[in-house]
Amino acid sequence: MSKIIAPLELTLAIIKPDVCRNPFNLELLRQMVLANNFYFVDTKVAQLSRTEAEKFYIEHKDKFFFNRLVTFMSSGLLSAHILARENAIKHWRELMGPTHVYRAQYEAPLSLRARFGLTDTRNATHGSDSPDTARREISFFFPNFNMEEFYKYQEPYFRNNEVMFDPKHCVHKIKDAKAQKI
Ligand code: 3AN
Repeated sequence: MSKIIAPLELTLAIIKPDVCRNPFNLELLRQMVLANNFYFVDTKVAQLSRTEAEKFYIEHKDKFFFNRLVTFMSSGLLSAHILARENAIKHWRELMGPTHVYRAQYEAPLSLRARFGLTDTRNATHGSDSPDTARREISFFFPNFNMEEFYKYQEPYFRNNEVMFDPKHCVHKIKDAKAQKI
């Protein structure tokens, strides 16, 4: 009897400007994402305007660090990714480690934030914290991405690992060329 595998979950991951400033660290971090069995469904390297950063982090608008956060997040290029894996949201947040870098270094020394983070604001990575947030954040960075169509036409190829990684664009592509065009 063949094993039934649950559908893959999607999450939005951001590699923040502190990491993107150093191409070697960006590459190293992306390799760690691959080594942890995530698929890169889509990738976009972009710089947010201040207004866009404020919109993305609107839930934190009353926090003392809001100004610092949006200034930093609009300060340079970032690398945004739709990641897929089973329980992607939970696994990605585990791989990132705690929000506070000092705590990450203490409690999760192998996590991304422990290894790449600089301060509580410049903490290397972002990850959605729930399926609803993932849906909102994915459409923020990838407005043309259609989640329903992904699950209908592409997710089975990802689930069965019928994809290959394209390092130039940092995306996994479906091996079956016909399916790619759907
Ligand atoms: P997480 O990113 O771990 O889900 P949130 O949602 O509480 O954490 O915070 C969003 C972002 O705000 C963090 N990734 C970090 O960049 C920044 N941040 C959070 N707490 C602080 C803090 N105490 N001081 C400075 N920046 C912070």
